[in-house]
Amino acid sequence: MNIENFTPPPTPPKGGNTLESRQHDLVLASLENRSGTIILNNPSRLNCLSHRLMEELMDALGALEQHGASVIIIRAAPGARVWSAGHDINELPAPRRDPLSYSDPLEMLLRSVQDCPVPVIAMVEGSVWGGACDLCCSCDMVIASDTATFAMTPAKIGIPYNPSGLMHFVNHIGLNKAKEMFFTAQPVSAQEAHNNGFVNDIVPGEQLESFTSKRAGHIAANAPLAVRAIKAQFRLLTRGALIDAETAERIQAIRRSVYDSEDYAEGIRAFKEKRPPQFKGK
Ligand code: YXS
Repeated sequence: MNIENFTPPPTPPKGGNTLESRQHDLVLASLENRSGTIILNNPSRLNCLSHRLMEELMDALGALEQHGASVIIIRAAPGARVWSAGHDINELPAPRRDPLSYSDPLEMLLRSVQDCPVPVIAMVEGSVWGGACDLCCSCDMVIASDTATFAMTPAKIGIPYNPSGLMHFVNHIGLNKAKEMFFTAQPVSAQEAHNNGFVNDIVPGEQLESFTSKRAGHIAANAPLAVRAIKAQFRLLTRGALIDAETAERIQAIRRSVYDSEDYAEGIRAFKEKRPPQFKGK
């Protein structure tokens, strides 16, 4: 039964292409009782979202779903101080090239989570930065330890962000709180993130894994076809308001004026030189 944007749970491939054969090193994937887990496994680089880590993460999502996962948890290693430091700044393009265009790895990763046929849970301990916050936003729920923090930092670096990303936050936490996160670029506490709807549950760190596993078990115990159909409907119903062609072009012109700017280059240069940026507004 193949309805557009909806596929029934696959029968796991027999032998041959096992999950283990798909193991990577920047993420570790495992499957138990139809609950998949993906561990971000590059702590020396603060799990920053390099193109390679993002490709491995997308591959692991697909592999787990193909091997029968009914729910997938994305997490860092136990005790992580930084869940993910966001997009690898060293891989951001030079000025005059859109840093967050539709076909860039971060945007493809965010869509792969939103389009994953089964629910994806972000299990968060430590601090979350930039594009990694959008990764959490793209998951179907966020379960965070009481010491987790979330910071949206494009304005701190000189990046204009992008329309679909902005709407992820507006849809999750409302316009004013989304503006506060983006304009201030300051970390938001787990409690504040729970108050504004970004986080589903706050759990003491030592209970985070068992709490998340229990939530995943509740999902995995339900009818997989129904869960998949409900997720597919949520995805289609929350794609946001239509905008006319001229508005889309105007948005792109506004964004281009930023990623063409000297400030964009200065923001990245300052980060690499470990100094505060000197923005000139041009
Ligand atoms: O000096 P080494 O070689 O040891 O490297 C340092 C940092 O340069 C590196 N690192 C990163 N490298 C690439 N991309 C990153 N996002 C990134 N973050 C960190 O990791 C090594 C240890 O970092 P350090 O010394 O700063 O550690 P810390 O414990 O003092 O501070 C941890 C953080 C996470 C508070 C700090 O590293 C930080 O503020 N990182 C940047 C967080 C951020 O703004 N991420 C957004 C990236 S841009 C993005 O996601 C989107 C494009 S957008 O901006 O649009 O949302």
